[in-house]
Amino acid sequence: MNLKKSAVNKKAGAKVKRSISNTPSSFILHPSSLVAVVMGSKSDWDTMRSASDALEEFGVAHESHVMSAHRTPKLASDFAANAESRGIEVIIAAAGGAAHLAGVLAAHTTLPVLGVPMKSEALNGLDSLLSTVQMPAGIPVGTLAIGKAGATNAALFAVAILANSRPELRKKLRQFRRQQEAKVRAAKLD
Ligand code: RP5
Repeated sequence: MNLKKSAVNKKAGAKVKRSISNTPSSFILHPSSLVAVVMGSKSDWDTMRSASDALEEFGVAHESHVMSAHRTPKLASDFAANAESRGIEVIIAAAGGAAHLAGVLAAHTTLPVLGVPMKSEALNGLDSLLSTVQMPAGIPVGTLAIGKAGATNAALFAVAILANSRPELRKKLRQFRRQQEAKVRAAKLD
């Protein structure tokens, strides 16, 4: 991605924030984030960095946190319950194995929650995929592909949601699609 950068934030012209933290108090420090990237473990960051990078490319203010549905259940539920009042519009949640982070966050908010299944050691991410995608009716989690492709697409999906009410973001999304197409059309095989 190689987009012309300009901040997409609640306050026009405000500096785009990219915040990375795993401390419980961190989320009160970033009042302008539109997207929260949440992951169950620091070990997920290598994958989820792709989501943060893509949001950065689009100039979307966001924050990244480690919190777990089973290791820090109160932190996770409090975070989700407070996200909307903090101005967050989309939550991206990544977890591996049978961890249910995305579903738990979705249970505590009506904001759109996009789940990214992490590639696990035991089952290559099939466990993560099923535990994220198979939400019973009533509490939806929009589930993306396993691993880095899913992380990037979750960010692009978040951008598409935000673009519904932000014409400048829609313009960038169209520009990105055009660049993608141009690259494929220009591809030359040795
Ligand atoms: C999940 O367990 C995390 O999302 C991670 O993908 C997986 C393994 O976590 P660690 O044991 O590496 O901390 O909760």
